[in-house]
Amino acid sequence: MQYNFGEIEPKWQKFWEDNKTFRTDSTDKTKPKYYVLDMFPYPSGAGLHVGHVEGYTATDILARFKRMNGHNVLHPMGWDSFGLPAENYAIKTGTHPNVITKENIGNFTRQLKACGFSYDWDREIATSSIDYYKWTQWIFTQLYNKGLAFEDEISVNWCPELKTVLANEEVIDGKSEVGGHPVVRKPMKQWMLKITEYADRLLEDLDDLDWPESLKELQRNWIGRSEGAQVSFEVKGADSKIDVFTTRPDTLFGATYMVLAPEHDLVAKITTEDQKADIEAYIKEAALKSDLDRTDLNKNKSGVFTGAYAINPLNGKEIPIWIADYVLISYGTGAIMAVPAHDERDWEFAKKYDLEILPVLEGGDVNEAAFTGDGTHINSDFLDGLNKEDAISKVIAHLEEKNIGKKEINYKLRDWLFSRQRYWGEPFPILKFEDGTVRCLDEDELPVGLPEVEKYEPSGTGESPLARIDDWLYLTDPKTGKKARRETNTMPQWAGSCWYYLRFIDPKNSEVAWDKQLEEYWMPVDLYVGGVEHAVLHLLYARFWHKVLFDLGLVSTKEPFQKLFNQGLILDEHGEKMSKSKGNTVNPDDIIKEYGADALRLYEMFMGPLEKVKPWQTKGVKGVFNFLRKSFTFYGNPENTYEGEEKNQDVLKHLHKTIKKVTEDVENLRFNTAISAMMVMNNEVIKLGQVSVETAKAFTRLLSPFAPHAAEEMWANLGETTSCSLAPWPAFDPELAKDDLITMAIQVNGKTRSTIDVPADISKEDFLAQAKADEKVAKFITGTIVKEIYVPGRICNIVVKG
Ligand code: ANZ
Repeated sequence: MQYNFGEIEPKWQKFWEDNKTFRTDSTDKTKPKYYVLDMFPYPSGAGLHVGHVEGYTATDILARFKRMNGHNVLHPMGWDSFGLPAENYAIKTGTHPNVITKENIGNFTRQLKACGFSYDWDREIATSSIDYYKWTQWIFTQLYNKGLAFEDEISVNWCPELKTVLANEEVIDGKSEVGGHPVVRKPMKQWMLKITEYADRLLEDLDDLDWPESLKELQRNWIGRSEGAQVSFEVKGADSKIDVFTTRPDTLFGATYMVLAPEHDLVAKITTEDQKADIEAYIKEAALKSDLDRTDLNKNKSGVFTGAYAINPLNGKEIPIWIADYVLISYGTGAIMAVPAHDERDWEFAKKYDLEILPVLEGGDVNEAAFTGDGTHINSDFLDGLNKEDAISKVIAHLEEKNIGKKEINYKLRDWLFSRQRYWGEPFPILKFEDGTVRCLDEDELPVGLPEVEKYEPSGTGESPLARIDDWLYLTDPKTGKKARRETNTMPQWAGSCWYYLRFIDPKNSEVAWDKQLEEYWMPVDLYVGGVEHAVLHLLYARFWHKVLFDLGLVSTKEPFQKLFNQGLILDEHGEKMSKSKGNTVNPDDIIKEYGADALRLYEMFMGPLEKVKPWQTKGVKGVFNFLRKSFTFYGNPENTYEGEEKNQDVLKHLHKTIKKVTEDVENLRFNTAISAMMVMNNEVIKLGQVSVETAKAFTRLLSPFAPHAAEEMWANLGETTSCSLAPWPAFDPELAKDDLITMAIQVNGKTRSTIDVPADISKEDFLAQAKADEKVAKFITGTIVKEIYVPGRICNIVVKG
């Protein structure tokens, strides 16, 4: 008997497609639901890579497992199809992004189908299709009407050469990461979303999510909540006040100078004549640097004295006011009180410019380094003798009483810059009138379609290519009769992926974005799997939109993704990151051609724990291929089976143990150990030459979520006429699945006091706990235990003294 995967796989893929085997029936509410979601791909020209296959196989196993366990499963797939690469390709080749996107989607679809993933393809969506982005625009109108979308003049990283705004992460040493072109800070009017209004809830609600702790921590750090105080300083001889945000108001007596961000409003006002030239030169220099560069702890600090002095509100001491680029305009108040004795950045700065370093907490030598620990306060008047925590409460109470400061909470999280000067994205549903007013369109005016353009290049004036299409751009607003110009920015790629999981619930609805009852049935997503690269932005943005929708009564859960799992990166054979430019990627097509999709799926799950980073090894594919071929030719061959129930007790025990192990492992996403359990069973069973049909069918069903094509063929060979993918999951008999017991003697001080029966693979902790609880042993443990000797399966001796 041959394992002819090249024939079997396309045959069953066609069967599933023709029979709509994986169509989800949304009306069947008799079954418990299970919504298992992949992070949908950007359909790039490179096609599917093995990293996609890893996560998608994991969710597919869960989807198939839950179906076989009687769940109504929602397992959809779609395309995150707006974005820059398609647009850049369009610029280069003059092909419309729509055409390229369609082609790429075609190729991705072919590849995903060749992997045998059990998606309900009737639910396919693409964020760039007008039926979809109509509703993305509609959600924007909801945000707008709730006051959460607004235009603001903000300082952005503008690259004149690339003719676009860049994210902070894309600017290095004042140059664009791509091409190394100069980048300048420049104020530009941009659309913003008020995600900061949700900072607290985005933080608090993390606690209830079943997400990796490390990922929650990344989100917490990104949100960056700091508790502290705002304190007001008077400027000497001027009618101005400088507000600072500090997490250490207890160190106020140690503030020996102040620093304003170079962009701070007060700089021009307070700078003295003789310092003006230096200050202006420094401001120009600072404008060339990105925030990331400015706050880099390893970089040399620099600054310039303004010539002005501030007055410490607690003791009236006069301290110099400097500007320095290590203070950012965008955080807190854009100004700080500097305490060089207890802050590293301030210490470095003070050393460089020879400013006073006055310790106000005991501990450490502030001539050598800043002391950032806790200690007793000194040189601090009414705070002397207190520790950090007490001094903070006391000083805040004092500041509040005297009206010179107050308790304050600050967030690192900034409002979300939501506009891009690009073509291939969702147009904003916004009209702008000559008098400067703005109207957000109503639902009945949507969608605003993306017009075809001849040229995709950004205009260079900071406007998107849409600004060149006059007949799209200008109109007489039918609702007000006023002359209007459309907003020419488009939304960022994140927009479409902020709510796609909701559209999957009801993808064809042309009346509403999703049906409320269906939403109530399906949400939240029970399992979401994807790469850790989306740990912050996508997951934070989607959570934000979801919470807004929740507040509007449009969704029924506070959070969209109850359980989340990050698959680990797959590296190349030498442990390096795979990339197209290095030419070390593995194309799933090639592996499928040589070993089949089932072997590819099995291999990727067998490489190691799902969350771990793992190197690819083509040798390993051969290994699992052999396992698969052996399983197929043995269980799938009626000649190796006899009718009826299993008679061999050993085989029966192996089987039930394997069912138990695979069931538990799949539920916990431990696919590598589930597969090895099946391998172990095979090693013991296949050599016997024959098993019952029942045993063969049970094994086939265990294999089915992992290697669904082979399992279907085996199932049919064993005489079944329905799809194995929908067969009930095998149950195990707990008695038969029990671990084998061994008898162990327990000694106290070298004398055997009792014997107990325990599972052969019991852990040391569990064994000792049971041993000490044994009555016959317990009465000899009269003193303290000084030693516990435990050799698994052999000896246990508890040494007691006293
Ligand atoms: C005085 C002080 C003394 C500070 C001390 C720290 C230690 P996080 O925790 O990140 O919120 N800071 C405030 N605004 C800033 C800005 N716009 N740019 C750069 N630094 C700024 O940090 C808050 C602390 O960072 C604040 O507390 C302030 O320095 C500084 F022993 O004030 B601190």
